[in-house]
Amino acid sequence: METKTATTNKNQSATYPFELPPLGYAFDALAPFIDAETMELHHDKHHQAYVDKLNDALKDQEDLQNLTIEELLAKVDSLPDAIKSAICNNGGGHANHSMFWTIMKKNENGKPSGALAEAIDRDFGSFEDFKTKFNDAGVKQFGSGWVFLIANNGKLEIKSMPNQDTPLMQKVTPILGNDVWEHAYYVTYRNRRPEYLKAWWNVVDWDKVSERFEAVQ
Ligand code: MN3
Repeated sequence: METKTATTNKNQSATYPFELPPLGYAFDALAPFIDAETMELHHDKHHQAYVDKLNDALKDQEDLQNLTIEELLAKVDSLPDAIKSAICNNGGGHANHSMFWTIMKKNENGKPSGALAEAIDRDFGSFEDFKTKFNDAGVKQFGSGWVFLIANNGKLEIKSMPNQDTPLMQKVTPILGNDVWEHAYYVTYRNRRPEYLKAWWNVVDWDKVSERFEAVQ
């Protein structure tokens, strides 16, 4: 199976391991909570840029090109200095956004159910308390970053991280995460991040989040 070697011009070294995943729904599917302009820019421009820069950082790294994004991020500490920050920022950006699109859907006052709901009640007191603590972590994240829900030895925890850092860098798969970069909310909410954080609960796809929760049990 040497087709690739035979047809690849080494000087161009044109291997692009990562691709922008399709959004999977219309840009206006989450409106009015997240507006269509934000979704189009966020997916087609911001996420695409992370993918392009990630591929660019990997273009001369043949030993890294066959890794999944999870495998790549899990070894970020041992990567060469020349590409480490590019992989952190853009690999993290690719992983975070790839998750983000799939855990959103207008939920009409939906809430978690089943084992996930029980775990949230057990570890945060109630769903309302969980949302309050999560929103608070989002407000307090200085500058750009994300807030995640993770399981740590079976216990649910809220973890905020700067820039495009992700729990995947510690080999932990996030159960859900919200993007608190200004590009995620500025068109509708301007500088009012707390308002965006509160509104975002209207677009969490709890069935998808439950699937992610079950997968890390
Ligand atoms: Mn973003």
